[in-house]
Amino acid sequence: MVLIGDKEYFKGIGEIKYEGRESDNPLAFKFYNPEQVVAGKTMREHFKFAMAYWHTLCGTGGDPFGPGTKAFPWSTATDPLVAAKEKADAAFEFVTKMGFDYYCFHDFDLVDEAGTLAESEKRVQQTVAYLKEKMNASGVKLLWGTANLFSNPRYMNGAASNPNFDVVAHAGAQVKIALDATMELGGENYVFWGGREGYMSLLNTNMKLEQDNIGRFMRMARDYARKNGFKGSFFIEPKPMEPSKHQYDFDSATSINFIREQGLENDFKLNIEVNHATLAQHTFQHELQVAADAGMLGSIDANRGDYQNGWDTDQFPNNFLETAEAMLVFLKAGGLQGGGVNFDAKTRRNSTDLEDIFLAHIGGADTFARGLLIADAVMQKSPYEDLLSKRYASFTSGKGADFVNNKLDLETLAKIGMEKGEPQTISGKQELFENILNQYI
Ligand code: XLS
Ligand code: NI
Ligand code: NI
Repeated sequence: MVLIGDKEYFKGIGEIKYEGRESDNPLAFKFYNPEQVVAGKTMREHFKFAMAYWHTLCGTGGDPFGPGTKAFPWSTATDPLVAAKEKADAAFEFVTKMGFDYYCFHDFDLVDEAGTLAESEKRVQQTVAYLKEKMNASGVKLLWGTANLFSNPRYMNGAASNPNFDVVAHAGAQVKIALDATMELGGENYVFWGGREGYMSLLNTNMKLEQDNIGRFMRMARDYARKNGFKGSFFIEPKPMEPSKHQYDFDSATSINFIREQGLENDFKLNIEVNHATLAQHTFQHELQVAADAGMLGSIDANRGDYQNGWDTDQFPNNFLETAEAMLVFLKAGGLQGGGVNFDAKTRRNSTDLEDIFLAHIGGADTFARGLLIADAVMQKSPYEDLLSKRYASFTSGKGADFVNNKLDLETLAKIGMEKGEPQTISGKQELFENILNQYI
């Protein structure tokens, strides 16, 4: 159901429907067919697509070389609460027209931060009350909430990792407000992205204390939320750098170690972002695999980087070959644990039509859908799974099975090695695996 406030912001655009790949309608899905069942679930259930409030409604395209270029017709009012309502109207009009079920926000995406924490809290609460009405009327849900602990200059030296306790406490107040908002709206998860939780120079940094403080901070947030009935997951969103020179949540492996070291493993999982993976010199699928293997594949921030540029360009996904590889990991892991696919992506600075926001999300959803269809076909119809298990067949019986079952010691292993002599040369067949993937596109 399309829900339009007093004012329609995206005029001339109706509900986006699936029309299939033969359709030439740019405002239709070619591959994302929400009700189509793939590997036992509808695409809608697999993905739980979400709109990111910050990019879609707040990001007018400013960059270090120039101001914003996009004249958004919402949040033009000078009263911050009126502006917040306009933004919420635009948000729900967009999400419902896209046929998505979810959105995500930072506290101060919803409404501008005020001069004091108390005033900010009031503003967030009032905006949350309005959002609640819109959610009830539309059925749209909150995938996750988070606090912006990186934009305000007070956080220039970090938030939970700040060397000044007063800043840590301020961040604590903000997280409490954001958690309250998330819980009030029935948010399914809560995210920590460590914007400036890292360092610019190791020379002035006590790394151990900073990391332990982040751990303490997260345990407090968890305990508070659990005490107040929050049943969802907490996610850490790894990123290696930007804005900090080095961020503590560098990549999946680093973040998983942190989660375990800090005793957070029962409550925390990961939110993997494509462009953050590539900034860490990994592929997206690598990051998903590491998270899945630890039982911590929670959620996805969908976007893409640029192969020629080394920063977080947050472009909409459009490479279905890469997405197909990622969807193989996704399907084999049994999907996401509690999370969904949030489009943490923005239209380019020179894409200034409101329609462009729709085109971008349509392309992103289609890229994931197409990737899923390819991955499912590879799993169902091709010899891929077979080839993969054959590659490891030596561990399923005999001494290999004893090894896997921890029944061998080094002496026995060495004896087997001596007896067997030089092992056979066995091809890794990489090109065959690659060809199979291509064949199902
Ligand atoms: C920035 C992050 C951010 C988080 C939410 O690079 O992706 O947008 O997803 O704080
Ligand atoms: Ni990002
Ligand atoms: Ni993100």
